[in-house]
Amino acid sequence: MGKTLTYKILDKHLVDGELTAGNAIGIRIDQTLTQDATGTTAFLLFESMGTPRVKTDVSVSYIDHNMSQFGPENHNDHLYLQTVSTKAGAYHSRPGNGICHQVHLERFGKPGATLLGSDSHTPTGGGIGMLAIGAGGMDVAVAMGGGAFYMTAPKVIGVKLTGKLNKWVASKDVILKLLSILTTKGNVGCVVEYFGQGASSLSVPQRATITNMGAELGVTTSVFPSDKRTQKFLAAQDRGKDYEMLSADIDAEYDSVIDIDLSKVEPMAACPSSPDNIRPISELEGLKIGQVIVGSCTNSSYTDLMMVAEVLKARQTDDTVEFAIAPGSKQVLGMMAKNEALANIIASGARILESGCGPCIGQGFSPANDVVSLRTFNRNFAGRTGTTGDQAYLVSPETAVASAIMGQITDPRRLTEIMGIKYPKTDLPKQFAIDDSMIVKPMDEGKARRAEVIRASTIVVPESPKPIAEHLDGKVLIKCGDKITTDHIMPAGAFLKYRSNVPEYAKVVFSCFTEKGKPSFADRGLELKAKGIGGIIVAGLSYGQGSSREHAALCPMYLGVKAVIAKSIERIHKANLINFAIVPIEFIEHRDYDRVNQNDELRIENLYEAVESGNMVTIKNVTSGFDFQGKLTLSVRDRDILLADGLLNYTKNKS
Ligand code: MIC
Ligand code: SF4
Repeated sequence: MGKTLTYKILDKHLVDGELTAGNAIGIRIDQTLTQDATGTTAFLLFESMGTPRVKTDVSVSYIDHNMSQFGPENHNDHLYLQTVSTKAGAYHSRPGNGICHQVHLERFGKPGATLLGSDSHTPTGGGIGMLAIGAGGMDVAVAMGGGAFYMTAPKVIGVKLTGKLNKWVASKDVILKLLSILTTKGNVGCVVEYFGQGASSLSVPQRATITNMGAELGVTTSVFPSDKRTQKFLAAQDRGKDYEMLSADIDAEYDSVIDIDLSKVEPMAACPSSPDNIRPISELEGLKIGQVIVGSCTNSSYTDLMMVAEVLKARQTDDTVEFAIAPGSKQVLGMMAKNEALANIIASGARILESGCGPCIGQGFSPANDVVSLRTFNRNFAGRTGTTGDQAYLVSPETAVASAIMGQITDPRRLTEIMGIKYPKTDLPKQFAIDDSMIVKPMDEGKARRAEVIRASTIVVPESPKPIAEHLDGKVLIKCGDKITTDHIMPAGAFLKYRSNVPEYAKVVFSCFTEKGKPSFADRGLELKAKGIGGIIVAGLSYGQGSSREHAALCPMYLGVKAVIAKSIERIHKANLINFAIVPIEFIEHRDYDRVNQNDELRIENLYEAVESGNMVTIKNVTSGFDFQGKLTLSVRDRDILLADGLLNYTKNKS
């Protein structure tokens, strides 16, 4: 039986375990990326590991999330990251150089390599044929130190693409279509692999949009073959030598196959407030909008923005709409400035935001109350725009620009009929403008030994996890429903600047659920912690969806949380819980979830022993007097990490 591309790359990188779906395996990591919002903890943990230099082929530290700089915190982080990363032998991409995933694709991504990034959209690299996986900062710190990355050998979902996209239909619509089929839950432990003649028709940036938003499916990663299109992209980035042709064997067997005929895909939107709440644009047409933005790591490539610029040539956006662009990188912005595309966009009434995450993570451009906002982003979780009760729709750049002109949601295919606008052909340039002057190179070892790391007082080394209790006497601090995202657990936006200060950031854990006049989750957690009672989080399906932010484990740990009992837990978040010695437990009978309430006192018998043996646990609901069973789905290594009081200790003990 032939091999999938996923298994070919895994096979080449396997260092531990047997490569059969469902098994725990360890793989060698060639490249890592960190961004500033997760990078400070990643580098603080890397420093505590005592490894002076990174051991990967390439490690890059990016600044792209925290660039608003209200107060000193953001700049303090920038200085820390620049000094610590280059001293450790990593590259450092300075603020203004662009969004990590876009820049990594342009300047570092390599077909067939493995990339581990402390950001859930790291799979963007799958667009160039690499196996690119998102993880918590602690896992990335271990990989920087030369340690393997542990994961479950995946099931591979093959997506066979046939046909060709019609005019005004974008690759964003393809991933939205796939989200309507697979949804955001139930895909843990899978990789999506694209193949077929339709895949060959897509450019690298189009593929990267698809693999980027594959993160919303909850899969481990997504990957495209590396072919002539990849070669063309790499050559245009002056990196032809990084090209390698890669694809699945012709007789590769997938665990399941989904067929998508690109010529049948139509413009789509993810409606509020989940990336899988998909409807065709034709059903939403006419809905009044007040805001449109083209940007984020999903859709801010040169070709995306050139298309927008062409459509806007000598045209104004509707005066009821605030329209903005945030080009994905300095390369994109610089090229558009030179070829006058930027002038067209400025003349249309657009606001030009800097090359970074910005509004995608609630850093500005929040919509007014009750205003519909159209975004080319990948997430529209409630409140992520920075506005409570927001109405954010995720769309393609084509739909965004058409709607910005019309002041209402508009099927871009109708622009030709309404305004005579022809679909602009936006090919890859033969040569991108290469300027790596904002990428600081790793220091040589001699210089590094003498170099100082700048660490201001706003950067606080996180507290270490405490040992697992023999029996856990705890209390349910919160009971939440299905699809709780890490944005619910740890809001970003205005609080993002506290990422390097856990005691400060922990104050807003679950703040979206705090009722007016009632004590916050943080207050209740700290009160229990002081009494030596363990905090417990109870949740429904797919707990911890979304981002890789390990603060969603680290801050609850700081507040005394010892266990999460949920119907199911998402991959990255589960690993983060384990890394910080919070025990992830799943309900065996989902109906038991209904019998547990907030403030119930729970006793988890023989917790330590259960972690040791990987057995089930009996949980006594002391408040309402009944017992139920929970299961611990843990690999041997997961158990060892929990028993060593977290991954940092485990790594130190091993070295
Ligand atoms: C996101 O898109 O939610 C983020 C912000 O990029 C996160 C990382 C973070 O929280 O710092 C992610 O996707 O992992
Ligand atoms: Fe940045 Fe948004 Fe991409 Fe996250 S999803 S990396 S916040 S642009």
